[in-house]
Amino acid sequence: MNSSVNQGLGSISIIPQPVKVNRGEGFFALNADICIEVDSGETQLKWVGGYLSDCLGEDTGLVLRVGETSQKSTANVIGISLYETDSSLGDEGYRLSVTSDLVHLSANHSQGVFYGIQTLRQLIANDERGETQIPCVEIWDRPRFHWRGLHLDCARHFMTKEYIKRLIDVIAFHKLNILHLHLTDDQGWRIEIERFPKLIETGAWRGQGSERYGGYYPQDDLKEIVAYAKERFIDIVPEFDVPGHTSAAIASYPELSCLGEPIPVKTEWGIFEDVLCPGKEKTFEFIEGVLDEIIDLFPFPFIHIGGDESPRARWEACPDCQRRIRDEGLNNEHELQSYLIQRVVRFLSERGRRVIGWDEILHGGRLTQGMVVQFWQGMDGAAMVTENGMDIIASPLQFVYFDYPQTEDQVKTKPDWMRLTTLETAYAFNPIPDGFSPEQAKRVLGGECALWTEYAPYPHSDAQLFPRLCAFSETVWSLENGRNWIDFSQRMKPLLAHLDRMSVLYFKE
Ligand code: TNX
Repeated sequence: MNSSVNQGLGSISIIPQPVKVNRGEGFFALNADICIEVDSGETQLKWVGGYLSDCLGEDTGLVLRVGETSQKSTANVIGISLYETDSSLGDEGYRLSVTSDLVHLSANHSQGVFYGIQTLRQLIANDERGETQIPCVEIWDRPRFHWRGLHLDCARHFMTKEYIKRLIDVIAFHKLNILHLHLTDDQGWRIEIERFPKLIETGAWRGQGSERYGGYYPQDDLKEIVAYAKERFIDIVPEFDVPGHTSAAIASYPELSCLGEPIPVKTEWGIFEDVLCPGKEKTFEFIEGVLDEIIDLFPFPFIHIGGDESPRARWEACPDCQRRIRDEGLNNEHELQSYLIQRVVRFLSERGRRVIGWDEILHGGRLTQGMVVQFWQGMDGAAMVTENGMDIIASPLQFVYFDYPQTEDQVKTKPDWMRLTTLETAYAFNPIPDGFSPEQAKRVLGGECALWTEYAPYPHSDAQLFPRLCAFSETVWSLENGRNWIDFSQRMKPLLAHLDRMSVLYFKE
């Protein structure tokens, strides 16, 4: 029997905490005679049935048959069905019922069933004779937010396709549904763009000779990642960061900058002055060419265009930028940033996409309807943005920047601008800022935790992410009044066994 199965017999310990849990009497015995019955030939649901069997195989060592039934069995079955007509469950909710005879998982959509499976996995326990059991229980559950994301910087340090797929499995286990990939930055360009081949020939690598370091995702790998994530009900948000954080692009195509001079892909961290030149049309041809291919690769309607930390010094001295400012009647370089962002937003909107940008896209004063603002420097400004009818995603660095140190000891080893962010700090996150009206709260799509990787190449990435991501999952899934730190800490213990089984190298005190 797999030793990582929850040993806390009978106790109900689930992360993220479900909305309603009613413990019944007794147990359902899970053994090799049990059959998984899928009550529909629908392809996605059939896949989910097979996925449940695979998960139970990995979690317990048991190999369960998957069958389709027209006639519902009354015993020895884990039944999966979509006949639930409970509109209060929405698209992502599920109902899980365990009696001593039967396990039944139902939802309006396969996605709900998928989340019910994650809950079921956490209920499984061994009794003192080593037999695998599931406590009798009734669970009714649905998420608080639709946007439950992880932002992963795979630009500062390249993360392999295999690592990303493993991460997808782990975040799906926590019922997250968004993986935001930061694919371009000063220290590396990670996405193959056929129209601009130098981006991966030059931009994907930094350093010289034996120090040369980097990597990129061929388009086929990205398609594979997107499909793998989609099966697990995770959408990928690609980020192409403009106009700043673009040294790797400029190293590949120097004509995109104001000076037009060659620069290296950066080997150090920071905010750099060479950024894309909005004075030149060539820059827009580049951005649009890259976005055309991004649109083809990533079907999710949202695309992230960064917009953060872009210095204006080069623009101030650039004749092309100054001409653009005059021709467009702009007042200054901040409005020039707005001009660039608005052109990109228009391009993407015309192609049916919604644009997300970091909170600096608000600089320059022009708000573009339909845009989503991702707040990272705190939530200041979020009230104004939501009042203007724009949607937001909450990623305030005070709570969800998991590149930050998690203990006092680690604080000493990290750059001094990084704040202490303990597991408890992460757990205290609330995507809805204090003082928001119910109307404003509706504009909060949800939250994303962020792993920037300057100081977190694999396997440190695992130790930075976990267990804080477990706490984060509860802040975006569970009801606000259903959360309790002490209770969460208790529930963390059995969850760690699951992380061990998934080979997650989480941080241990
Ligand atoms: C700020 S958050 C950045 C990143 C850094 C991160 C380090 C944001 C939009 N920009 O470029 O990696 O801080 O914590």
